[in-house]
Amino acid sequence: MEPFDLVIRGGTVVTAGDLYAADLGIRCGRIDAIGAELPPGREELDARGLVVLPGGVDPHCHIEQLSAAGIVNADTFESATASAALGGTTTVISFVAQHVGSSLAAAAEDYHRRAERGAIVDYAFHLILADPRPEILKEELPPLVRAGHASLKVFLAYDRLKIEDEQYLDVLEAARAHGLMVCVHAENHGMIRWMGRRLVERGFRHPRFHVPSHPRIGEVEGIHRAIACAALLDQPIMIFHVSTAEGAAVIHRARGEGKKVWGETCTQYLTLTAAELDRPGIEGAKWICSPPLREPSDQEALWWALEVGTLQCVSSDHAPYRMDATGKLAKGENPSFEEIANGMPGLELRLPVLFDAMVHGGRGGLCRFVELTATAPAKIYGLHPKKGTIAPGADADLVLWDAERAVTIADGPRRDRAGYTPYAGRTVRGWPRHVLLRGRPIVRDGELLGTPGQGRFLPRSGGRAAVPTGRSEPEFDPARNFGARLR
Ligand code: DUC
Ligand code: ZN
Ligand code: ZN
Repeated sequence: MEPFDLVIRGGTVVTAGDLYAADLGIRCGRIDAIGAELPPGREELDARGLVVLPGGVDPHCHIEQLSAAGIVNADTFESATASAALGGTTTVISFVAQHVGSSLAAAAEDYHRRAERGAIVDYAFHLILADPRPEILKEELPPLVRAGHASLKVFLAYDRLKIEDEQYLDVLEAARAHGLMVCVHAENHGMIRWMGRRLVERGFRHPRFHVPSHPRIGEVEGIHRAIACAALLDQPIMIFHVSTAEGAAVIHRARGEGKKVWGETCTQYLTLTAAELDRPGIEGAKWICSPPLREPSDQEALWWALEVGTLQCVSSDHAPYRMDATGKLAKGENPSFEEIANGMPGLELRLPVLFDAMVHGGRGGLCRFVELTATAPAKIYGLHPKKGTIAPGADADLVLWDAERAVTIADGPRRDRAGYTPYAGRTVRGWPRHVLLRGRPIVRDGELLGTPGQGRFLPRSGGRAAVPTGRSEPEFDPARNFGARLR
């Protein structure tokens, strides 16, 4: 037998279900063997004292995306995926953003071209439908599904993005026909606009007023409506970026009733609060995202919702805008909160911040960390078992992680192009040392080795996603629920 291309020796292997000492033998970019004292490989990587994790799967990040307001976010595929790699994330799902009046197919071609050129890690896309007119759903969507796109995103709020209920039902119907997942930005548009207008009229322009301009009940209403419409068509949906205790409760109840709804929250809703926005001057703009940061009590509820399986994954919702005229300050030096681009960077620090909270902070431990940040998103979006786990046959996307290394996150620019991080000043314990993509090192000793164009598109087939329902419940049966009954 030919020697392994690479043996990772002496580490502690961690999956969503297990933790054990083992060597990993890698051939042709895949995990070929897991065992004690594997024979020598052509190359060897010493993992003694390290934990070996599947590379992170970030299922929600905005990369090189043109917003509906006409601002391109600060990252290219190269800079965003460099930051992903440095943080231990080896798969990203970003967006193809269709705009009103434009073609979805043309947008897909454009994003493919840019990702192919720049990506350092592997990638897939959610297709944003801002204008789901009949020819888009009937003529443009089917070839995109055949080309390997398996998830859509719609907005129930925001000018030039939001779709009405009737359009949403059209999207759900199309998704059902093709076996796609539909991800939903679920907030009440009218409440946000109405509250925003009144606050600004009364002179409340500071970034901190972004928070009351997005009423909690607006998230509840949006999630409730998103689920009700999906239930009408028996179509699976994913509620993106849940921020409130009440929002999570709506999902909890719906899942208890057997509705096909899944939920995501993000690093920032678990580890930052609305207090961050309350800073002198315009500084708080760095923490403006939608939905907004909430309260410590919401954090408790979200951790609980993750624990019991009401929410299944934690993404970054990476949406970087610089604190200058290209980004957050595009409307001038002293904008009202309504004029500030929404979003914050988070691709690189998602895993270190969550590792610290979950493993050292007692919020679920190592296996659960792997499940929420890699395995569950890979399953939900049809990337598993190629991605999101350590098993024979899986891609050798691996992170050799130093569980004890303490890092104080510096203020100032990181590898992405936002120019700041919302986590500056915090000390986290646990940091990636080496990162492999399909068996090749893309980070060694914290140094980026990966090159643009190394990342590959991950085609997915609609209707095949094995969707976990949470710890205490049986596995969702894709053949029964996602396929046959929906056709
Ligand atoms: N909210 C989103 O829904 N997307 C991008 C950034 C943000 O804050
Ligand atoms: Zn969103
Ligand atoms: Zn988003």
